[in-house]
Amino acid sequence: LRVTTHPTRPIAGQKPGTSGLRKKTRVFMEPHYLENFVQALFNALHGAEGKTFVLGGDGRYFNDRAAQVILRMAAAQGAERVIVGQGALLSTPAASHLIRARRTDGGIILSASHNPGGADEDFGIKFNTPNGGPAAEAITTAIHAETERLSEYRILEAHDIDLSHIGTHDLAGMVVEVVDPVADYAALMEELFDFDAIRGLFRSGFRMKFDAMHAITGPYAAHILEHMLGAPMGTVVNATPQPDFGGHHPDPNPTHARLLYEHLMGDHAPEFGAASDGDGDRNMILGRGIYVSPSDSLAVIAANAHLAPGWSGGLRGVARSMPTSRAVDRVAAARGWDAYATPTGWKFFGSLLDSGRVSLCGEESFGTGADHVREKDGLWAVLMWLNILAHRRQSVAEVLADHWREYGRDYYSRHDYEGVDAAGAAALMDALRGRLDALAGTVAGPLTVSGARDFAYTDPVDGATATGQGLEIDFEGGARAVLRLSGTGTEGATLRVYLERPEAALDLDPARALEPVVQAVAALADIAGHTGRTAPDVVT
Ligand code: VG1
Ligand code: CO
Repeated sequence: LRVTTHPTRPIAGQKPGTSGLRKKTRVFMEPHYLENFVQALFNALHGAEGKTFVLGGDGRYFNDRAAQVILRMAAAQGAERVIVGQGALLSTPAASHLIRARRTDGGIILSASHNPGGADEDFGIKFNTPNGGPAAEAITTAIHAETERLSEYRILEAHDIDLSHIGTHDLAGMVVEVVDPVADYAALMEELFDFDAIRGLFRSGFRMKFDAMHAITGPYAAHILEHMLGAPMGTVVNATPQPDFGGHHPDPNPTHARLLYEHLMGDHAPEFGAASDGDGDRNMILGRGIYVSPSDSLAVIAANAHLAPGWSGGLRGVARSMPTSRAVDRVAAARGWDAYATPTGWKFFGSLLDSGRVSLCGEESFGTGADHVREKDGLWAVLMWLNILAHRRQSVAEVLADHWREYGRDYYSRHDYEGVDAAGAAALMDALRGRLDALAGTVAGPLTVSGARDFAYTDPVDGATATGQGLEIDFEGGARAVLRLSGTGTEGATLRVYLERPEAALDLDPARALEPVVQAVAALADIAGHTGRTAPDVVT
């Protein structure tokens, strides 16, 4: 077997976004595209010699090919070992766990998460550091800088490794260890949660539906829910991961998991419903007749996490991304915990978790997780809810009602305008940013602005700074709006408008409760004028 050094040239645009590098799959399949990025990654790590990495992905189209290329490149750099999930599969949280549990030098995750998969859809690659978490900005910036100056990449000339069976292979001196993608993760979940109580819940006749959306959580959810916890067979639907996610958008929200949503709102609804995304780090929680907004889910988990053995000693602190509602802050204030607000993206939680400042983190984008790994974790959130329901012996609706009575309620919604013209979206943001400082006191529709800022963040642990993380506008009376552009899309721009309003009345229709905030944003941002859109594409 021979290592070849291929001359190459920098390829523009290999800049990781909110969560790794995401592009159209065909872009990744262009000559040298993947190889350049992987070499830049190894260069940014000052080489791979003697190192051990984890490798796996969500099974989307090109996952298998990319995994073989990465193995050959790792071997060519002299890596000692790569631990690969069988079939080159690993959910993002399971990869995070393996990276930590095996004390590796990091891991490479192949996924574009909730983006659709297929030859004409999206692909992605992400590097996680030895703590198991997404590489911090300093590292992604270094990788991008390497992509702009590299002139060659090294790869081993070799046949494909058979990744379909558990076992080890030798690849020119590098060990390729193929592991069961589910086993270690399932064992971790069994340590963290009261499986006996959850088994008892299912034995008592409690029923749920879990929609794996033809994506990576199928095998994990089937094993844990149906085999370990005794949920009836058929509890997990769409359980076989497919390269194109069955032609769907593996995004667990009421729009893309519509059938599950309607099932839970219907006459024959089970007590509980949940879904996860392409790579298994997101979750949507539903009860019979009720949708739990992700921000509320985070707050409920914060208030009840002590019911799970993994957090029986209580939480140290909590963190949310800035656009996430402040519902979790209320719980933190009541319990005397520190509460942090970070920029969007899980990478900003890493230092807070590593330093022990927080035990629980969450984002409004259906992301919840804790200090057991360094990624958000979809199935973990589902098991946490089951643990809570098993101990409280209440319905989801009752848990939420009790929570709001105790802590108050923040009505919350996110409006996404997808695939809009990038120049128009940038112009909208620029215009609003330019007026931010003068906005206080401005009457905007039915509301009055009390303050506004371009969100910037200084990491309290390592001092790293991030600027331009979203335009945050506060209104008199406590309502808030945030506008930012997505950093995970592959086409045009996606404008996200986050709306929040605390309100004493607990049973309003969220859309009605938020109408004044929608009108205020319309008065301030001229979304229709800049984007030509009069209504959002997705409302969560
Ligand atoms: C989105 C979400 C963000 C999340 C990110 C990655 O980013 O808003 O909260 O961390 O996706 O999630 P953006 O930049 O498009 O708003 V995943 O499950 O796609 O890895
Ligand atoms: Co994801």
